[in-house]
Amino acid sequence: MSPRLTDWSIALATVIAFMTGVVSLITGHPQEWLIFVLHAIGGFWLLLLMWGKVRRVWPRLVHLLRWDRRTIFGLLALLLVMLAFGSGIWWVTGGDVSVGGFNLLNWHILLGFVVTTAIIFHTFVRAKRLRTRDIVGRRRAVHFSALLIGGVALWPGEQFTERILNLPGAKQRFTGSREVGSYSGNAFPTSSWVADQPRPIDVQTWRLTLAGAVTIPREFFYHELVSAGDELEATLDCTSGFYSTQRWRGTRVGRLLDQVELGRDARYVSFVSMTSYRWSLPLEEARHALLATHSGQESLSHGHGFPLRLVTPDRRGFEWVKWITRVEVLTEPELGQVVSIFTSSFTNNGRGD
Ligand SMILES: Nc1nc2c(c(=O)[nH]1)N[C@H]1C(S)=C(S)[C@@H](COP(=O)(O)O)O[C@H]1N2
Ligand SMILES: [Mo]
Repeated sequence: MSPRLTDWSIALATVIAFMTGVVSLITGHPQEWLIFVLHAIGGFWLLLLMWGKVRRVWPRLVHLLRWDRRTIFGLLALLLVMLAFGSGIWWVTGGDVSVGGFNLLNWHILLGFVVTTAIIFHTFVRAKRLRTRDIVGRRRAVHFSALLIGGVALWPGEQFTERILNLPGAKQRFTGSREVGSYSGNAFPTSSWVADQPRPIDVQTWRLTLAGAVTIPREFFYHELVSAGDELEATLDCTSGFYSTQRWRGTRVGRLLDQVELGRDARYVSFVSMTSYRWSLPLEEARHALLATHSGQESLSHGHGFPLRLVTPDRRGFEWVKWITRVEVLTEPELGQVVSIFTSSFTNNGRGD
């Protein structure tokens, strides 16, 4: 391929891998598995393109005397891409190592951000315009398609190898997450999106407030929410790479909403934590979600959100709000929630003061 076509393809593959990567972190519905496949294909394509690029600059690399600052940066970039790719592929095939307290998936995410920033920056500073003669021609088209098809074909290849060799990766969910402590009550990992760690809540004084677009707001006692006894089996799938299925118990959100009169324009239901962390669901979906007080036979531990947490099937773990104190009916989507999950840990309650 022409150097410019290679370089622009690298930029494109990076953008594809980056965007699908970001979306994959917040995707929890099995029907959206294609996002994860596209992410893998983007990565494989990038790898093949890099190989072409390295071959082109190889003569310059082997002559130490011809090195300059750009060579160093180039090598650094190559190393970063390899590490980003390596950590990703190692994770999905079942690699279970932790470096500096972070697992391979965490490193993959971090490196993905760094590589993308570097490549975008490099593209803006140094990219040369793509001319017609860089693209046209049968040989160009053949080479370009071969690399792209290669990238696409490596995905089923990897899946197949995983199964044949029975690698641990074959047991992962479509999100890449691994099972930990299913059906174990509270004996599965606790996790926070940033670092929420409120003080334990006293249910004697705790009340759940149901407010917003309702005619008359209401408060509920802990024991009222327990006694409803609604059950829901669902899988919590955290972006950090574990999942856990439990039989949750508590009160269906629909049952709760039925106790008040909703405003005619009610569209969403927002679940607000005592740390101010919050997330919302469309009204119909929210009705089927559960406000859980129990996991299996055990009442929720503090770490898992006692006294009340949201259980919302096919949504990623970060949406399963813990330590809920307020349910608010909304008439329109609320974008502030996206900020809230990053800032809640810096509030007094979020820090546990
Ligand atoms: N209030 C609050 N709720 C939260 C979080 C948080 O940081 N604060 N983290 C979320 C994330 S990222 C996940 S994966 C799940 C983890 O639930 P667990 O600790 O019960 O495993 O809780 C979610 N609910
Ligand atoms: Mo998470």
